[in-house]
Amino acid sequence: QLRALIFDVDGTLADTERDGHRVAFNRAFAEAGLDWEWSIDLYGKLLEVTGGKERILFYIDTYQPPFDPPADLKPWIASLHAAKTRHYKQLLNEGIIPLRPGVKRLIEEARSAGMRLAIATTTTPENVSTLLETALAPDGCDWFEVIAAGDIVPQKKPAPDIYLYALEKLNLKPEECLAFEDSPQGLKSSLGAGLKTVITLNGYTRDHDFSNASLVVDQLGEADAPFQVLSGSAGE
Ligand code: XBP
Ligand code: MG
Repeated sequence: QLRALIFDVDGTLADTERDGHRVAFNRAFAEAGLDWEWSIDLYGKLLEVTGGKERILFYIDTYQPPFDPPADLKPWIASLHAAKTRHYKQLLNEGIIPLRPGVKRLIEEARSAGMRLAIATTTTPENVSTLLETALAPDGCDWFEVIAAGDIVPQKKPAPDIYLYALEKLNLKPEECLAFEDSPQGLKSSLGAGLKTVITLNGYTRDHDFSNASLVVDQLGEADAPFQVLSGSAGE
């Protein structure tokens, strides 16, 4: 029996990456006097690495050869990333990033049906609470029994750790839950934790292989714009 829905955040609840996280990274870089500029295309490649701090490190290692990194690289990245979080929250507070179609309706319907709700994400906890408060409801955080986010587990997605953590906190078995994801890294993580997973595609993830998902849709849909099933079956 299905008892809980577990949601990814970035790309699943809202299209936060291109106009949110990416812009916030660029603002933090500019503020730090760095001439790094993550284009929409480049950011698509950088999304391969989950976690903002991990993504900055990957960029330095892979795309930024002329950069002479400071000796204490980790704290340097952490403070650059803290500035990015400040810019990101500011963008959310401006209200420019709405929830994706069908997200609010599904969450409200699940809540009134007595379904338990949880979050399993790579992003920083305060990013999640700001998004839920600004885009879902002022008390949106309280709608979720478990908000598993960021650095609380040692290994970020695609490792299954964050989903395993959420399952443990919910005290449920994977077969009692359904995960919602948008990315190959997220799907690997949820499947690794034994969860059936629904994929909602977005601009950055639509060309990836999601053949292991239970259901792939283009969005969660509204009455005036129903979702399209791309593979899988809703009855499975
Ligand atoms: C989301 C991420 C995050 C965000 C940035 O992945 O990869 O890194 O882009 O968040 P998922 P932070 O949707 O699979 O959880 O900068 O706060 O880490
Ligand atoms: Mg995601």
